[in-house]
Amino acid sequence: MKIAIVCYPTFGGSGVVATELGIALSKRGHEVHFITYKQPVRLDLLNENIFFHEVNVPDYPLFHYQPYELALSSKLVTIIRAYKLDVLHVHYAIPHAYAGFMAKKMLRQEGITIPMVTTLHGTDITLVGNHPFYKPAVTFSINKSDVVTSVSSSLKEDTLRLFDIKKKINVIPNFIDLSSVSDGFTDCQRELMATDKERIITHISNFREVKRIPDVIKIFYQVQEHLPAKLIMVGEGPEREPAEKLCEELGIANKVIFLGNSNEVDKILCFSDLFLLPSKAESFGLAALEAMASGVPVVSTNAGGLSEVNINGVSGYLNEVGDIDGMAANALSILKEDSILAKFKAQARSEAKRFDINKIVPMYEEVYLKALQKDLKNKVV
Ligand code: GMT
Repeated sequence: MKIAIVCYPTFGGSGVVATELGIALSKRGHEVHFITYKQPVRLDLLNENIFFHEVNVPDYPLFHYQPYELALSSKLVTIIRAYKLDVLHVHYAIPHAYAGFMAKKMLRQEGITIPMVTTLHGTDITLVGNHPFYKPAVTFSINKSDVVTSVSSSLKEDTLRLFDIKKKINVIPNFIDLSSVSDGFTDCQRELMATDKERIITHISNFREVKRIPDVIKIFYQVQEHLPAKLIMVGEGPEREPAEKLCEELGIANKVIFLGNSNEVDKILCFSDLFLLPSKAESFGLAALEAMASGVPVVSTNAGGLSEVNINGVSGYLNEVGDIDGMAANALSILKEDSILAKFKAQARSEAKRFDINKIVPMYEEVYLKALQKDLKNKVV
């Protein structure tokens, strides 16, 4: 198939999933066209089946806000027409599903039809999309999609509860390429980060409020009172600066390393002993899955879809949002003994296998076929 993928090109989970999906599809022989405003961070263009088309929005002084949806829908029309693409797959409803619908409409005028698959990722539903400013447009564009998918059952339920959705929602979880992730027990230059006696705790996110970054620091504060430990904070976002300040106030700045955004997440996870994800909302928790795949147990909240990924007492533990003491106690129970830690590491890795890329990507292929069949029916009608 010839597939157009629209996504955010940044370090955010939806962009990562879209990029990894496109790469996997290209390896399975499909022609994949990424259409977005910048080359996606995890995308290597040196692949014969991968194309990248940049959406440019020229600055015009009359516009207070530059009209990205307009530029995106125009670009979609041009690319779908020129490359005769079969399926349009938009990741993150806002504004991609809206722009996709407009592109479909414009193409239809020329006699070209293309089905649109919309994948809901999380904040497009639970946080941003639910705002009254956007809600009518988001509801409309989800209902106008040919096929809708969501990354967890929890997100599907949230979508049906918060919006008036007439479409069936197919759950296709986030996935991981286990073959490209180390087992967590190999030589990965651990000594650069900590001494042999120290445990390494890691957090990776976009440092937004929803991630409850102060909770990460406070959990770590309690842990390091009981055993030698380092905290590695990976990512960038508005909560980073206040987090650095909090570490200074608590007197633990020398034990916390802020690394910024990284393309080497697997290397960092390789030497990690525990992953913290105390989010207020998390539709799936791709970062938790990436940790588990590297054999890193996860202590997280039970928000959203996290309980579908992190299995309480097996791959780690789940606590209520804001339960800092509970998460610290659970972290300590995993970290206190080598044998317990080794058991959780193995179990985390094993649970990650449920989301093996080889099981999940064919689910998207099936959805594309379903969308194409629907499109064919429309043509006949
Ligand atoms: O975590 C974020 O805020 C980024 C966001 C995104 O859309 O880029 O991530 C969402 O999509 C990921 C991929 O499907 C999910 O694994 C994350 O759980 C989800 N984030 C939230 O729901 C907060």
